[in-house]
Amino acid sequence: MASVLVPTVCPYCAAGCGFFIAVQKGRALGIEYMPDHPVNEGALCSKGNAVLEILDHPDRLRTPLRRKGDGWERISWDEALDLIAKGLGSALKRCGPDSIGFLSSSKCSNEENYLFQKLARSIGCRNVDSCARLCHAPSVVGLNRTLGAAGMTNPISDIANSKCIFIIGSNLAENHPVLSRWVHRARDAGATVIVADPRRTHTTWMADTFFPLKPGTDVALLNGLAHVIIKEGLVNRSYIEEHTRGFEDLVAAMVEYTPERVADVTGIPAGDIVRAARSYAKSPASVILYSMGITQHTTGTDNVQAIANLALLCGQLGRKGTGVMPLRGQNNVQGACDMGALAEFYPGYKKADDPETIRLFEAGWGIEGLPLGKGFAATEMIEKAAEGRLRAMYIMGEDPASSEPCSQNAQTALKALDFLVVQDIFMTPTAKLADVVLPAAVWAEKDGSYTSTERRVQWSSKAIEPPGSALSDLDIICRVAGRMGLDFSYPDAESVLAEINRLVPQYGGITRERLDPHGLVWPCPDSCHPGTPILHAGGFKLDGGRAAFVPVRYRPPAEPISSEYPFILTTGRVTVHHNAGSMTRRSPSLQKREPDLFLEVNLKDAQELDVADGDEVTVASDRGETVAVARLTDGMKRGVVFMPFHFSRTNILTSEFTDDEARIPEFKVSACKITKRD
Ligand SMILES: Nc1nc2c(c(=O)[nH]1)N[C@H]1C(S)=C(S)[C@@H](COP(=O)(O)OP(=O)(O)OC[C@H]3O[C@@H](n4cnc5c(=O)[nH]c(N)nc54)[C@H](O)[C@@H]3O)O[C@H]1N2
Ligand SMILES: Nc1nc2c(c(=O)[nH]1)N[C@H]1C(S)=C(S)[C@@H](COP(=O)(O)OP(=O)(O)OC[C@H]3O[C@@H](n4cnc5c(=O)[nH]c(N)nc54)[C@H](O)[C@@H]3O)O[C@H]1N2
Ligand code: SF4
Ligand SMILES: [Mo]
Repeated sequence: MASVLVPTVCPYCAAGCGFFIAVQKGRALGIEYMPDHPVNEGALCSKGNAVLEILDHPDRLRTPLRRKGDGWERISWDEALDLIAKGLGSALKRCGPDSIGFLSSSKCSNEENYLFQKLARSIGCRNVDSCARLCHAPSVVGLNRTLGAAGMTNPISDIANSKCIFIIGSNLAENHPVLSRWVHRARDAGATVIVADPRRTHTTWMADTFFPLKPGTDVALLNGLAHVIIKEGLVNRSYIEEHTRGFEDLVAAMVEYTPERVADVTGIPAGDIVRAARSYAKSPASVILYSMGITQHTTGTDNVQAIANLALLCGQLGRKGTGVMPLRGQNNVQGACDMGALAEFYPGYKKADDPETIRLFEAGWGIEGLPLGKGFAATEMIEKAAEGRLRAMYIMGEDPASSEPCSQNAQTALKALDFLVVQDIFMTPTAKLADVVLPAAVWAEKDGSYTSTERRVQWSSKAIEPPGSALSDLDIICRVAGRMGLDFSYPDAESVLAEINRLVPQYGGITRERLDPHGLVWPCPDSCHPGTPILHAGGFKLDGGRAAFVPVRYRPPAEPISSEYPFILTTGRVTVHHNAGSMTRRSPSLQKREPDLFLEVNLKDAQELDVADGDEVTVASDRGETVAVARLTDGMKRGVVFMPFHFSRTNILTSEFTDDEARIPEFKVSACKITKRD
């Protein structure tokens, strides 16, 4: 019997690579490549190639479970739904809607995120958020304020048209591997590549110029570049006059960021800063790519605004090969934000504290009494749970017990809840703290649309059945809503997308029929619109059609090093694992390549600590300690150490300081000490 090829989208990162799952007799037999896909052109990275390994993994959750003593009891869906209605209902009755928190999932589809936030808000609860908080919340705040839209401005393939590529705080060769192919293509055509990162990474191998800056000094570097560009008269005057406001304020604020002063702060030689500024400003098409090295700081929003200032100064926006590219992380984090799984926005970035938004959705949903105002962000939900102000939580496809900073505090907070329901595909550290665990279908087992980092909305089709009695997240949300007395009668994902088409203007024309074969790029307001690959080509959606310069000042990271904690710990990713690791650590071919937690240490620092490659070390911070295997390298800056966060033990160490506005934690700078274990 021949196999059927089902088109799908990779569930790991936001590059949005397409491929086919070959299905025979209801089983996923293998992957077939999709050479005509506009982003990956058939290529997949190691995670994409291994993705089927998790489908019928023995650890998959197969039935709803309830906590019983120290163990678990299998229960029916009916019993599970009763427990949830009772758990959430009693918090609602006793303490009101603000006592419940909903964490939505950037792993789930647009339709699922849309319904999840609709469920939260329909019961009067403002507190709905997602892992975007830990990721690109500063881009949402900073780019909305400066450029009027938070999305990546240009498509991935357009990177090939760039002549100067400035990569800052992104290790895309490991974390968006398929995207880095487009950088190579630009280089082959003569583009200059500049990379700013405290570590030498796979991405820095692509660089013509590498800036090994001190962690958390990006505002100084970016302001230094702006200083040189202004001083040398390299600004794009006509662009500034026609499209921006606030230029004079920026000029005044940049005076003090001389290359010499910036060199002192960042550790980058002044001459290199001058040369990079000239390359970026003079090239006919320059693009800035950035990611977590920029956002995961107490100055995350400032960093993003400093990037926007630079692009506006040189008019490097709105054309081919230019742009500001905040590389999104999870497969559907862009979509989760678009669908309103954010504490400050209803779907379509309608402000939660605007009464007009409430009127719009009350009319659209046929419901009265929707909550006005911002809810608690993901990080605040944990704080409020610890304080006893949050009494119950519903967590779908997130693992805050591993991914939140100072994870032991997060775990204590989750344990303090009266009721916790977790919906996942595996028994994660978060699920282990729940009262009820619900088994969800994973991407290949359900239909739905997903929005990649370039705002491309793609349809992924159901290829196989979920294991046991697992159900799609969409189905589960509808059942929970029904049990809570709401009318969520959506027969399928298509019917939810039809409602999204009506209520989310950017998705107005993104109908199911139009998504084959490779999707559409939002904004796409109506069914005749072709989509909008390049933003800001015709000006900005801000007052008077002008973008805003927002000058920012350099501030050091929140937690300084000290004699007790003399090293800066920065955390991040490796290519074969994904986030808290629930999926990739169960993927044998990936786990084999990177089996345990390691700490990258500079060779000379290691010598002073008397640590050899492969030694076990204890890494301790003010919060706690963990054990890792030392990996010596000359690619780390002295005084800085790196640890991936895929093994659920890294966030024991990380600092809980957050950016005031975006409320993102400073995952990239914590003070720590290292001791060799006997
Ligand atoms: N393989 C893999 N791919 C992934 C993921 C994964 O877990 N594994 N996760 C996905 C998700 S959710 C996300 S958000 C993206 C994240 O993708 P990236 O942002 O590329 O990931 P990180 O490794 O967290 O950090 C990026 C780089 O920032 C650098 N950095 C640290 N501090 C600073 C600083 O102060 N300034 C500058 N300029 N750089 C700094 C780090 O050394 C690192 O090389 O990846 C997505 N793709
Ligand atoms: N120290 C440190 N901590 C960090 C970061 C860092 O760089 N350093 N990065 C932060 C960032 S950028 C992010 S995005 C967060 C990620 O934080 P989380 O989102 O909490 O981490 P994930 O491991 O991606 O969790 C996703 C969960 O969804 C489940 N899942 C997969 N598919 C489905 C599905 O279809 N349905 C359901 N219901 N569940 C599904 C997976 O099994 C997994 O448990 O971590 C943050 N934490
Ligand atoms: S680059 Fe991202 S989307 Fe593409 S195959 Fe790898 S993990 Fe999947
Ligand atoms: Mo992320």
